[in-house]
Amino acid sequence: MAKVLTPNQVESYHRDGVLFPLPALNEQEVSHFRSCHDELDRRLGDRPTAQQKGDCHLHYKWACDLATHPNVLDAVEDIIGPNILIHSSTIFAKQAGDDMFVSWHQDSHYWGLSEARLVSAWIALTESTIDNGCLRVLPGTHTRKFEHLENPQTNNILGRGLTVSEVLDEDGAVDVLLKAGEMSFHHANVIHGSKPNSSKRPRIGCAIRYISTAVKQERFHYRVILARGRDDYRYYPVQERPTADIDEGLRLSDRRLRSPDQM
Ligand SMILES: O=C(O)CCC(=O)C(=O)O
Repeated sequence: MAKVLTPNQVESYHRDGVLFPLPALNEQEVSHFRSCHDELDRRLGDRPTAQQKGDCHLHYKWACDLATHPNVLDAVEDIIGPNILIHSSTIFAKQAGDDMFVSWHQDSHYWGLSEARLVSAWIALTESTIDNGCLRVLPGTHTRKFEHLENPQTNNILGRGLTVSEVLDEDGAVDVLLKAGEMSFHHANVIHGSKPNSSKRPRIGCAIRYISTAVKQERFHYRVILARGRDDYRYYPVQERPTADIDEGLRLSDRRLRSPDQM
């Protein structure tokens, strides 16, 4: 029995590997999470990289509150089932006029999952449009694995520059247009990326990846948080939810508190 998604929505997620728009946050929540995010940016210096803001849900209460928002988890549950771990998270922010982009890639390339029961919720803290460099997806590409290479570039948000190396037909690319407070879902295997922000407005999205407790990962994975349900498998080290926002200096100086850069 689905919690919030209709059978058609679940079917189209499995057919296309992407689903949007879905409601997540109300106006007050958008403004709360946006100011928490902007405050973190200020503390980290002017324009922190996505890597500097990696896995905020492990370190900051506000980011964990966002990742465990009931509206988000109800929809996630309809896709991967009731036992849900927060696998990882990344804040993808582009400033106005920013030339930062994201190369075409499949997230699953990083991990070696036993099954693709991992869904990314991309939660918009600003509107996300064609001119400010919204997420773009190639629907249907989640049905097979593509070859990748690493091509780091200073303006690629993906630090290692992970890029599909096969020729792609980009004609079918879908622009994931969202209002602030809406979210999209994308499948662990679907090819996605995004273009620079040519607008005068920032574009900020928090990508939170949720995995079923039943899914094993071939490569080492750091700590996860149990967002909902039970973890009978214990494939990953489980961390308690943060009850406060950790001191930034401590996070950066203590290697144990740092998440490895998988991007
Ligand atoms: O926000 C973007 O532009 C790209 C997002 C992305 O690569 C992801 O959510 O995995």
